[in-house]
Amino acid sequence: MSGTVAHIYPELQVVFPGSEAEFPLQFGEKVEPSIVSVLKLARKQLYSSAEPSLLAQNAQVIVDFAWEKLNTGTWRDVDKEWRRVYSYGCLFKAASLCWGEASEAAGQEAIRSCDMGLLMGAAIMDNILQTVVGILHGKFRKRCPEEEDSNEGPDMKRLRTERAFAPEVGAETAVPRMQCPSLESFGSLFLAPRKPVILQGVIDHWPACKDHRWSIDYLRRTAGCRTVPVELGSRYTDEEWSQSLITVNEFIDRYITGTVEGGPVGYLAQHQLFDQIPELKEDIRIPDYCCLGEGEEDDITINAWFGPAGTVSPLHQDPQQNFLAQVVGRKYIRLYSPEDSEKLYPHQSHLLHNTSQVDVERPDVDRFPEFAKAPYQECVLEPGEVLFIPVQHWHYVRALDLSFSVSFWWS
Ligand SMILES: O=C(O)CCC(=O)C(=O)O
Repeated sequence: MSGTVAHIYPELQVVFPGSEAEFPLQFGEKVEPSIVSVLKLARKQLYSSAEPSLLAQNAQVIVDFAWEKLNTGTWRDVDKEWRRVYSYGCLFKAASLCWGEASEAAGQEAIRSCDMGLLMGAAIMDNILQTVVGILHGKFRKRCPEEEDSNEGPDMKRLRTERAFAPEVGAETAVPRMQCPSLESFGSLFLAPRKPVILQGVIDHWPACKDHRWSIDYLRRTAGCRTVPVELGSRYTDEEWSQSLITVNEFIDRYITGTVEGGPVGYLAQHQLFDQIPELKEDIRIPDYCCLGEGEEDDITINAWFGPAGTVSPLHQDPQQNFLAQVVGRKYIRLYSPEDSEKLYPHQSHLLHNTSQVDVERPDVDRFPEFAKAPYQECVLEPGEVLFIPVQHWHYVRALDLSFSVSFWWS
């Protein structure tokens, strides 16, 4: 398979501007002239019949130089111009890899380069990286090496039997359920008084729940070769918690199908997934109830939460209303009102002030004596259900099965 080649370059050329003169390269003064010269040289090489290895070399210089800038100081302070430079480097690199007859490995590396640009860079040339990665993915998708090796038989058998312990939910603490309430009812009964509710029957029409039913196999096919950020570690409050950039296939192999009890935990929890992989965004719909908010639809943040049974999001609160839609598997969720924040012992540090120090299902009663006095609601969120988490409501989440949820943060 590694010897397979694809003549993909002509398809990429169609999306590049027709000539070198039309290819934009404008940067603010923060970007040193020496790197602008390398960018111009790379552009020239893109349009000449020069050796692709020269373009590859210059692309790597640009990528490495911009990477240094991206990793100096805090992310917030990184100048956007350097993120644009990085995107150009990734674009040139992808082009050099696809020159002539592109091998399977080169195709995969080109996809990774585009993804790195999409994740760490800033949009350039009408988001050309998104277009390029779409073309590359269409060509190389069926030949993702991990995908070919993947055999859902034994994996799925093990996954199906792996169901974590679900706490019993009593009638007095249960979050109420409602079948498709009208906008008015939802607004007056739950949104205005800020009361949690589980909505049923509102995502049944999503392709993710029907024709494009999300499964390991579907995710491998749709996004397997794509590089995405994942969280590693049981929970983000742990010391050893970290983040990594790996392909969806690697994530599935290591943390979903390869998970052994008590083994390493990985969580694909991020807000960029649906922008990065539009095919997955087409499988979901923004709930109609979001129109009751004051914000625009474009302001809604859509997050993906994909991980094995046992993934935990510690008790925390967010500054927006939330619809947490459960597409695959079940989740145990505990909710506390913001009025009881003091009994929840938020961390002192600015970074974690919205996160409780208490391990909800195994609280240290000596350190956190007030915690037991805080009233709560709870539920086991089933596939096809949507939990409304009112703004600032504290929520603790543990996946009971292999799980894929989508949350919508809206105001
Ligand atoms: O599902 C999870 O693990 C966490 C969800 C969450 O915290 C959110 O949507 O804000």
